[in-house]
Amino acid sequence: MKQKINVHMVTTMGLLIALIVILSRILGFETQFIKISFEFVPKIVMGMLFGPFWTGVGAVLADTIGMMLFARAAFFPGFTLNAFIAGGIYGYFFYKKEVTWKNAILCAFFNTLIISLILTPIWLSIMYNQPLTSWVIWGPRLVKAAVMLPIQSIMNYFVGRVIPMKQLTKNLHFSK
Ligand code: FOL
Repeated sequence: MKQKINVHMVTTMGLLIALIVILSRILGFETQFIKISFEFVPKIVMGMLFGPFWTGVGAVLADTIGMMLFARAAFFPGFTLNAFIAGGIYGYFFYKKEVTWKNAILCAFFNTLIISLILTPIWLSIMYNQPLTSWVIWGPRLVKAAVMLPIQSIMNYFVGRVIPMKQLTKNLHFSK
């Protein structure tokens, strides 16, 4: 059935975008070369409720709004593309799918691989004019990946499991 946008969806989206902004810009840890935060938690919920495309759009809005409100560096559009792709990954693994360990782990794995280990090193290398092999890019990044991949997988699974999907989709009026 074709989804019709209604006011509940828009307000839910707005709340989740606000949570991403707060988690990534206020409660997140950031240096010039690394960013660690729990902004992926609202992205799980967004992915479950709205699917890949709209989660990508929501994450892009969160990135641009977050940069407008709390810019600590110059705006770089590569990170906006990251947001779209990461949102797409959450939507792909969690939209209308049962939350399983396999999906939770694969989702965390593809996010780490595509965003943190492929795209971000390219953006940082362009932004700070560093060679792509630079240790300042890879050192903290590899440590972060090793620490966050298991944490993210576990949280994907448990957050995915506790979200009362039936209840929420009923209130959002897009149950099939
Ligand atoms: N431009 C935009 N559009 N959004 C931003 O958040 C942004 N942030 C910075 C500069 N321009 C921006 C500040 N610098 C990482 C590290 C420093 C940094 C931006 C990103 C970083 O390492 N990020 C994550 C993955 C990227 C993501 O989640 O979007 C990482 O790999 O740890």
